[in-house]
Amino acid sequence: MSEDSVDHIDFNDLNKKALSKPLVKHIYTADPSTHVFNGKIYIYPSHDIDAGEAFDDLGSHFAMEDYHVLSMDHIGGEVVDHGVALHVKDVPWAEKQMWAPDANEKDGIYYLFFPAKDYEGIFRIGVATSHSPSGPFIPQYEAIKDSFSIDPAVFKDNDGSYYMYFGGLWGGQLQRWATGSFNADQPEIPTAFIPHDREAALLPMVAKMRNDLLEFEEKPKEIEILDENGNLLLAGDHDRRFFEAAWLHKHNGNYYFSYSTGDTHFICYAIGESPYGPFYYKGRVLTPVVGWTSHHSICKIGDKTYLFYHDSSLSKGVTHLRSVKVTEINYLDDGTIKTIDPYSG
Ligand code: FUB
Repeated sequence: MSEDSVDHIDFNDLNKKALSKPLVKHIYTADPSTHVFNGKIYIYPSHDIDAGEAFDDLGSHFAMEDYHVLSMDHIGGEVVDHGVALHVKDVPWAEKQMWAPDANEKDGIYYLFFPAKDYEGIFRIGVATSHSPSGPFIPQYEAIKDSFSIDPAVFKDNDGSYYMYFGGLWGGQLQRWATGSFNADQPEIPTAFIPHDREAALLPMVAKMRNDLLEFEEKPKEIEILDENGNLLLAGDHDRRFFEAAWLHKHNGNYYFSYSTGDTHFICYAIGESPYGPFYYKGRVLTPVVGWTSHHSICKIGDKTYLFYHDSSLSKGVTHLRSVKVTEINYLDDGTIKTIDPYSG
């Protein structure tokens, strides 16, 4: 795999067809996790920068250092950048690569959940807290015990329980934890320890959060994603198997687990009846965007549901310089999601 060439793309034409524009242009933003707190829309994105790291399949070029929180009163309204909410230099356990975060609220405290590499080069997931949804956030001294890999998404269920979904392949290191402890062999090979094509695909993880949302209440468990015959998706099923960017939302009482297929660039979803799954594969939410990664969140705002996503159109295709966008999601009567082509406007 190499960085996809964008030489053939006419960006003027693409931008005319794009369903939506970048929400902000003064900084690059990606991996948008969105919530409504106190009637206001808050977006917790990665803050993309060009740190001069060369592109590789471990994602070394994603060398982000801090987080900014964005907010708006309504979709289409003015987007406010609240400035630096947390910087890696203030996180005692973290050395680098502040990748896709999420946030949630409990009893008036706001929690920012974020992955970063520790000083041994291992991705862990940390928590930082604030009295304001826009931060600044104060990090815990240590990462969450038993956390690993990337892309935390914290879902609050109707009964007041919170669950963290997480995991990501290749540079996200999920495959290195297959035996329960970190396998540091062949560090430069992102596909080392990925199952063979005919074996079951690696699965994303879930853990219920402790009451204070600072630790897991239980050891993380795998989440099954099953095909139409009730079989686990295979590792060779690159168009459907989980890669990264977990998100959980509910619709009509069902649990929708959505995620990126990574190297095939789709956002897909699977439906289940419990926050632990199993989830049955149903289809695609979003077809590929410009740029290698695709990462999203799904948020109900008023009586509509929105997809927050990113692409690299503003940077004219630079993989690690992305911009957050938003468009509406529509459900069909059977509860399936109408697939969105981001350039069909
Ligand atoms: O932003 C860095 C990484 O790229 C995220 O953690 C992945 O989901 C992908 O979007």
